[in-house]
Amino acid sequence: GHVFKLTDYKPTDFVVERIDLTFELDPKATIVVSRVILHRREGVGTDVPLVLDGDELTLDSLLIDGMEIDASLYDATPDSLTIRELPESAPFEITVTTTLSPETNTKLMGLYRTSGVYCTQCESEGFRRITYFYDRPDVLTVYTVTIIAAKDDAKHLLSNGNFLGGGNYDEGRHFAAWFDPHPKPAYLFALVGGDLGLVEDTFTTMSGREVALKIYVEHGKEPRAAYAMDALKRSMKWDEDVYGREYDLDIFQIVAVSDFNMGAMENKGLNVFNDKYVLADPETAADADYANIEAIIAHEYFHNWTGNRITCRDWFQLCLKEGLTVYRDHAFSADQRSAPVKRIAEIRLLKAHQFPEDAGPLAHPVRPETYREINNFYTATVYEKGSEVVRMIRTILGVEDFRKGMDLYFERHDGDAATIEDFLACFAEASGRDLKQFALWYSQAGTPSVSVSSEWNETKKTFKVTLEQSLAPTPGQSRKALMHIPLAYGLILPDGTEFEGQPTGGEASDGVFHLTKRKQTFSFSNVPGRPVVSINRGFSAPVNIAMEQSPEDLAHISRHESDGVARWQALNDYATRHLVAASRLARDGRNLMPAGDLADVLIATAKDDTLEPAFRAQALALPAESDIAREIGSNIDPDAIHTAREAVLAEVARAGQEVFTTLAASAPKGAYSPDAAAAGQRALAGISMSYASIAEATAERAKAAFNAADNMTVLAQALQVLAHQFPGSDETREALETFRTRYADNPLVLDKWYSIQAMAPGAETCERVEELLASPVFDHTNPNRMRSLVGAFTAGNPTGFNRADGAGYRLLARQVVEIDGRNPQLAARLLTAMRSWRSLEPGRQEQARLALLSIRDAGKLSADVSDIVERMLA
Ligand code: HT7
Ligand code: ZN
Repeated sequence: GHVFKLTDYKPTDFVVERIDLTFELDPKATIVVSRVILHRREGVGTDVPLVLDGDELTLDSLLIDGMEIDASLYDATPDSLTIRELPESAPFEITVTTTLSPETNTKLMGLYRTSGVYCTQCESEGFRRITYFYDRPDVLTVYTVTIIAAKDDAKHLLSNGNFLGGGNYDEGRHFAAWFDPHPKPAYLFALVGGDLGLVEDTFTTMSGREVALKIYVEHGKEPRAAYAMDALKRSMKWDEDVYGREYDLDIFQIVAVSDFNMGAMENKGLNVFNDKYVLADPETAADADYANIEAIIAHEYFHNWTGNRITCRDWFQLCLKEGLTVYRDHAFSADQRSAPVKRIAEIRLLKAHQFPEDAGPLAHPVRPETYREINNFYTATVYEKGSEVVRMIRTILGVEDFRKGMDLYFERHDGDAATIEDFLACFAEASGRDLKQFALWYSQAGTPSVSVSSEWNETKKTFKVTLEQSLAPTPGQSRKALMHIPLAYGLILPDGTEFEGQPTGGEASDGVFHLTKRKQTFSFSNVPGRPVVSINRGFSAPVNIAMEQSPEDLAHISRHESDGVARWQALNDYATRHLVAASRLARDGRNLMPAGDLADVLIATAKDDTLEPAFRAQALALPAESDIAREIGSNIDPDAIHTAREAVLAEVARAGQEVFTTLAASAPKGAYSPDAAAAGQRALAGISMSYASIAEATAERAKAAFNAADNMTVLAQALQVLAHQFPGSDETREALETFRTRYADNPLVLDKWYSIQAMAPGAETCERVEELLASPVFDHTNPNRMRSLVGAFTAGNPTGFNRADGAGYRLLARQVVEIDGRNPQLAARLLTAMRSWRSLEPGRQEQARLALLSIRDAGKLSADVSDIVERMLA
């Protein structure tokens, strides 16, 4: 396939002035009439034709200025429309008619139907599946949209912008017209038609304008949209308070649909959501679901400024809107909840998803320089590392200059299709700092490593910290330049206080070392006693730290760190180190190491009620098997890791049985509230219940919790302990059956039932997943179902998926090929679960390779899947 290159950017030959779209909705034959006014860009020769994008389109008719033209003057193929001999400079109008079949559009891109609702998904290249157009983000224009439908087929007819008017036609048909005054690229276009339930509210903006807020859901589900509405109002207020950004239309609409390839989509004034991220009530949603809804509602809303008002010049700049908007939604959630607990969750996620991506065959820069299929670049690197890069800009500039830079960006680029260079220039100007070296974070792939060593001189009372950076080669980048790495640090003195003196040897300000050379030594003098370094506090830079730190020093940090995140980091490093050593021993079939010290620290943290419960829950959650595997890095045996981790869990559980038994009963009583404090208490009680059950070695406690649960958080926690710790027990069988029958009519809740089973450790789970896939009630076409079963198994079950005989890999390979025929985007995404296959031990590596080859040789593959499989095998 074609390789797109960042350096090939060129503006279009023609400029679009406006577009008028008319849709006559029909499940099998929707008629789309697109009238576009264009003119030739100055300096473009008259011999240059107009070439528009299409994808699986057929042209019904073409008019120029209302007249038919000779067939020799244009060529229409499924993926392009070329028109020759157009006016030299005067504007002209083209009228393009296409017919679509939303019902049979299984790719969920363009116009499709889900549960009887017409909806569109245009990012990144879905608009070209609707009509021939310049489907690229640097072509901005104003849209007028008229939708016509049978009233009983589509009662609500929605599009972007403000409502112009509507009315009835004969034969039970009606129409609605919308106008969006804000010029936008085609990927932000949206249309929805259907008979939906509606939840309404209003928001008064900072300048006093009243905005109508509407959330559309399936009939009967209206009460489950209340939390999403509340999150929306808080998001609107937050963007005003923190960035001075006001909403800019009379109406803001959200539609929840059940078939959706991603989480949600920020179409101008008409967000479309995966219903999983809208619907919640205590009986059907767990605490984590509420937190996700809050974050995603905020994320899509924040795109109104970072993404929509200022969009991307081309798809290489995707992180310009995504990294920045993730950064903004993180800050929002931190303000709404506990900031340190939120940051800990972010660090966990970054390490679990982005670090492995950066260390494997799919590694790419935050701003990629080439792609074959842009859909494969909606990645943890673009989103999460992209957000970390923005966070580093704030760390380097300080809060005030960062805000000045953002203000300048909004002011200077409103209405633009911008680039990363534009963005960085605003911060450089606002702060007077040179960000040239820093910009490498956008162009160099891979996670930098920083090795840290220190030297204490007792007689001179000096302390030296030496930092050295390195960055391993990644696909297509064999040589790397030195980066600017901002490392927040603290020097913790023997008495637990912090040393405040400034070092020499390099730039260091406000507790941040600026590592800009390969190796730098920062020297402190007049230090009263040997300090312990706490480095990369709060994860100020997304790097791997290599430092020989004794368990005593780590314990010193975890006791005295003033910063909660750094405290957790020390604890987590300590636990990781222990688990890695234990896994290595298990791999060699040797005796397991006693976890005495680690158990003591964890138990002390568990019962320290000066700490917030959510923090204690995070501390008690040992590094996952995948975290241990990543740390080991090569020749991985997932079974040995599992054995070692289970042994440590059991030892901690037995040592702290009393504490865990008490805490297991500490969940808040009374009516459920999704707030962060209550969720934190439930998290601590839940993990304590799990430890207590392990210590008791019976399923009774978890089964009792399951029976008594009056909310989904506790119910799902209990079911997970049963299924993962006591597989095959009568209690587990009973609970699984109860859950299945109770929620048989609620697909989003059943997704939890699938995931919990798919993540049950052990080789047998593979057969269970096959069995569930074969069930006649399992809907293979719904992305949420597939992710909850196949995605949970492949990404969340290291021992089951990496079964030594390769059955897990073969299961995934078969599913990928099957799904690829319907929904390439989903297939490609599921396949990325194999991205770390080369770090496995040789036997599993060979099985994984064979499975990848079976996909490659399966015949007709989509561009999405063949791109991934080829990069993984390269
Ligand atoms: N900007 C949105 C991306 C998205 C998407 C991309 C490809 C295919 C389907 C999609 N649905 C949504 C989501 C976001 O980051 O806000
Ligand atoms: Zn986004």
